[in-house]
Amino acid sequence: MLRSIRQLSSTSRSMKQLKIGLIPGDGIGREVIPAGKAVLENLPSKYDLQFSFVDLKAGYELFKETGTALPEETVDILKNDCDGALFGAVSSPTVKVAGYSSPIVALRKKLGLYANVRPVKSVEGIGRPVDMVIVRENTEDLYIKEEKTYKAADGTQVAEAIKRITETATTRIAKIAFEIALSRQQIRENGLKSIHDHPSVTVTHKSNVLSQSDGLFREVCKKVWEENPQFQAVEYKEQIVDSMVYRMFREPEEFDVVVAPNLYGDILSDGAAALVGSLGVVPSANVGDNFAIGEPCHGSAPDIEGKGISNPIATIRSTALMLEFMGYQDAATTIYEAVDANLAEDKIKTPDLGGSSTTQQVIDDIIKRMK
Ligand code: GGG
Repeated sequence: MLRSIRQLSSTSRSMKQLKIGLIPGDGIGREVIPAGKAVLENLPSKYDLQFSFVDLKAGYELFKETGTALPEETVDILKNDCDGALFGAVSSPTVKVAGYSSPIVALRKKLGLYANVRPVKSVEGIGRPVDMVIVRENTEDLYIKEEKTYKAADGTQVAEAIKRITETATTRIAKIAFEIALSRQQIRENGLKSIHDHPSVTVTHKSNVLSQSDGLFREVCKKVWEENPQFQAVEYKEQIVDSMVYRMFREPEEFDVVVAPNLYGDILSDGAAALVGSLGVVPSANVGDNFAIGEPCHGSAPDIEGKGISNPIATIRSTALMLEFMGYQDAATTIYEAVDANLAEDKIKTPDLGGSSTTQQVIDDIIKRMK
């Protein structure tokens, strides 16, 4: 469980009426976002939180219908009217489509959501112990999408993409990674059982090959650690990304917080989902200084769309993660504990976890356990 990472602001903390933007996106995004809404609507009354919801559009399907993947209205409502949001999934095509650009990548940039926080945690007593948080930089690296193709002198095609790493973006992602490590340690000291006895941050890079771009990422992360006395309580570690993949599967218990540039963070966190049974249980939150969007790590999964069997747990945990970043840790804990109880009983589960239950049956079971 990851709690009390950050308070967005003192006002959001005392606010009881919260407006949440719901952006289902494509495919099973439309089946799992209702799970996030349902858990918020069914939070025990002791938390004194009242939610209202606004349905917002984005996605590749929308682009095919209207020529726009991310309407300005969606961005404006999120910026001006919402306290938080949930995003489902998007199924961008693997080939270039004129005029199309990924709406979630754009949304992260437009709202300044510079960190993608992805906790990967096993349930106590089930499988091997894993309790790590992958902090993925969200705004740059190869995801700036400055690509071009041209013909070489011999007439063959060449494609190029710019990988941009800046001191500014690396400084802020390193800071939030160390803050999360300290916050997790604080929670352990307050009694939460954990496999870690001290906080650590592992900086993941490939600076042995990309000595300038990944070299800058590594240097800046180290400088943030060295220059901030409060971060000295956190062990500083480094790992080259290919050996990081190997070690993450061999000895996942070694890793507490992992910070990575955008592409490595994307790959590592999907891979880490295999350690805890399914991509269907792994949440994330896109976080900036003033706003958070919960988002399941899984994609739009067109192969199971419409069958009613998509796993709602990643979205339900993402909803809890969004609440944590809004400052409502106790309410988030109730959701996490209900999910853990569902997983521990190992009975009502969707096919990705080896069960035969439907999405709705899992939602109903978790809501029952929240009460
Ligand atoms: N919820 C995560 C998600 O939608 N993943 C699929 C993905 O990576 N989408 C990026 C895109 O299609 O632009």
